[in-house]
Amino acid sequence: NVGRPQDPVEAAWAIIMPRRTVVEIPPVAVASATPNPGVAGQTINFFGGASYHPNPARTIVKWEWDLDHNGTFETVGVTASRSFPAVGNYPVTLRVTDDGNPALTDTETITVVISLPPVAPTAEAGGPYNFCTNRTPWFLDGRGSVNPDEGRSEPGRPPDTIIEYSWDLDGNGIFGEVTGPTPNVTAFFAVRPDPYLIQLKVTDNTAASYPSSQLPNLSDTDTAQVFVRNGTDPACSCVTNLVARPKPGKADLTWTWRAGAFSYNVYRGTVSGGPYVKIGTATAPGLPGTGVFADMGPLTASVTYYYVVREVAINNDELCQSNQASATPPAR
Ligand SMILES: [Ca+2]
Ligand SMILES: [Ca+2]
Ligand SMILES: [Ca+2]
Repeated sequence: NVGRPQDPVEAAWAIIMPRRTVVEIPPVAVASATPNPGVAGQTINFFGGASYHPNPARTIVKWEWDLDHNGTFETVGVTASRSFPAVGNYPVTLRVTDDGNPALTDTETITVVISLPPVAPTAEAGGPYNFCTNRTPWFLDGRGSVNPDEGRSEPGRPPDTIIEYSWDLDGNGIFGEVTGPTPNVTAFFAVRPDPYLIQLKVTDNTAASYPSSQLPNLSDTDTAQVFVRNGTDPACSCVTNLVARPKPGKADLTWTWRAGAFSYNVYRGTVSGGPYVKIGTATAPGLPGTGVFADMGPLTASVTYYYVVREVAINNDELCQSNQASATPPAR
């Protein structure tokens, strides 16, 4: 419209247009359920910790769930759980809220499927994994995988169970580099210092336990990230002073609680270097600046137990692993 008198409507529009439009990016809600599918009456666990914020200056500060699909978010937390009484499809919605002003939200709705057996297992690949070059060996952990109809079968048939854990470590879609629920992968990743996406495939024995279904063995896959970190990386040196003090039947753990740390998961094993089993979580320092955890066992006298603690972020990601401490409880 050069050379023309400006249209009055256009002129008014130019005045009310903001000079600069700031578009705030909302967070992204990511919800999952384990197991899904499930069976009636079984506890279904919900996880919102994979939600993320595309804006690095913002963070998610609230996770809320509408577990009964009535439009109100009655359950607060990164994790939630409930069971469903009958076969059917049940929508469950996660809402995440960030720390912006005004706060921005996002929701994701997933559908939980409650079925009659036979039901496929749900794979849980664990992670994200932080493998530190100063702390070996390194294990993957698929023990969170669930077979909803575990132990069930048609009359006279073998009970259904997970018969194979198979891992694809190099991202080529071909499984079997390592097998089993907690494979040692130190040798594989020691020569691959890059972030990796790995996959776990779990398979049950439906063909034998439910032959009249004419289904094959049922499988599921899940993905996890692997980071190989130099020993000098902050993720590899968070706790270096974990100490375990044995007592008859138990052990007391202490370590330096990093200022600002959200919580620590506590792990125990009976083989030096692992794999370990999670035995609890410390959500606050037991003493000023000190993490304290009492492993009440009961622990067996003269057996050596090995411990590590892992710092955990608010979204449940484990950030790092401590030094290993050990304790050999005496007889009473
Ligand atoms: Ca609700
Ligand atoms: Ca099954
Ligand atoms: Ca492969």
